[in-house]
Order: sequence, then structure tokens, then C-alpha cells
Amino acid sequence: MEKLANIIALVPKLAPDDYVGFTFFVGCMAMMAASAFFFLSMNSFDRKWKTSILVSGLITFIAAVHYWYMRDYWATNMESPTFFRYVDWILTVPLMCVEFYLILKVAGAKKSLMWKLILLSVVMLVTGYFGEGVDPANAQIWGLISGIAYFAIVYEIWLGGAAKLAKSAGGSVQSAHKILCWFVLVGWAIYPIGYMAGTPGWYEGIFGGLSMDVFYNIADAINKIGFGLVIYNLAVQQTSEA
Ligand SMILES: *C/C=C(C)/C=C/C=C(C)/C=C/C1=C(C)CCCC1(C)C
Repeated sequence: MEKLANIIALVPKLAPDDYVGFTFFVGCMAMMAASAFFFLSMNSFDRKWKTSILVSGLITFIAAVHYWYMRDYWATNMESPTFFRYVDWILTVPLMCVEFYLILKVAGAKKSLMWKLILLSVVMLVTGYFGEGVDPANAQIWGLISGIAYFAIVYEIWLGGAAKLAKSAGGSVQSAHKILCWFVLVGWAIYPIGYMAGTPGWYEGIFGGLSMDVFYNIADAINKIGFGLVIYNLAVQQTSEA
């Protein structure tokens, strides 16, 4: 009898120049390691910061599970796992919005700020999914609506109510808020750029045909792990100040 492994390739091969496959693999590992780090360090902080670190860990953990699937999906089908990608984002990006609320709670942030950011992020991602996965013929229109929601988030945290709260909190909360703002302005901008580069007839091919998955994978690692580390650092500072 032939061995099962000879009938089905249990571990699909990855070509050495398969950058998408490689970044899926490394991304998956990085997200798992980050989750272990956040979860295990959680208990060294007091209650107020525990929740923030827990959410950081949940963000990277949810991403790790999706990367596990996306890595295999890519390796077996050689196709963008758009569906899993957006399920991941629709769970993790609202949680990143929750982080803004959690760190600004010390300055009196209200739940309405949290819901506003969550709503905007859901609009941004659902319309993005329509443009990329459901109705690519109108990718520009969906991308535009998504982009408006994105700018509304940027506005809220940089200049709107969230910015005012950060200012009144001052100190390490204000500086952490500022860094998170930069993540959203610069780190998150990678996604619409990748979207445009992947939309036929738009800016397709400006990156020499490098798949948008490579951009998304690198951006995810920077944004999810980096974002979590900023919050971790804030918790460390606040704990030693107290
Ligand atoms: C961890 C995952 C993150 C932080 C994902 C963020 C995704 C975006 C900011 C996506 C934005 C998009 C636009 C602004 C327009 C085009 C469509 C999207 C969904 C790629």
C-alpha cells in the first residue's frame, strides 16, 4: 500500500521566490509569538492596563489563526485568501479602535467614541471587501467610500474628540496616543496603496507586479504587533509611575 504522504502532499511546497508564501509563514509565526508575549505579560500589570494588554494579545492571536489558514490557502491554491483576510480585519481592526478608547479612558473617554471608531472601521472594511471580493468592476467607487471612512478615523484621532482627550490626559498617555496616530496614518495607509496597486486599470503594476498580499502581510505585522507594543510600553510606564 502506498503511503498516505505520497498520495496527498501533506505539506505543500513553497518556491524560494514565493514572497507571498514566505511572508504568510513568517507573519503567522510572528503573530503567534506576539500573542504568547502579550498573554504571558498581562498579569504583571494592574487591572486598568490588563484589559489593554489582553486586547493586544487578542488582536495578534486572531491574526495568527487567520494567518495559519491563509498560509495554507495560499500554498495549496496559489490564490489570494481575500475572504479570510477581510474576516481577520473585521475582527481585529475594531479591536484596535477599542484600544484608543481604553487608553483614553483615564481622560474620561466615553463609549460613544469607541462605537464611532468601530462603526467607521466596519464601513471602511465592508466597502473595501465589496471592492476587492464582490464587485471588483466598481473597485474605485468602493475604495473611495472606504477611503472616506478611513479619513474620518484619522480625523477623529488626530484632530477630533480623541485628540482632545489625549491632550488632557497628557504625559505617557498622550505620547502613546500620538504614536498610535502615526500607525493609523502611515501604517494603515499601506492597505489602500496595496488595494490600488491590485486593482486592474488603476495603479496596477506600479510595484512591478508584486502581489498586494506581500504589502498586506508586512503591514499587518507592523500594525498589529507594533500597535500592541506601544500599549505594552505605556502599561510599563504607567505601572512604574504609579
Ligand atoms: C490589522 C489590520 C489592519 C490594521 C487593517 C487595516 C486596513 C485598512 C486601513 C484598509 C483600508 C482600505 C481603504 C482605506 C481603501 C481601500 C480598501 C481598504 C479596505 C484596503
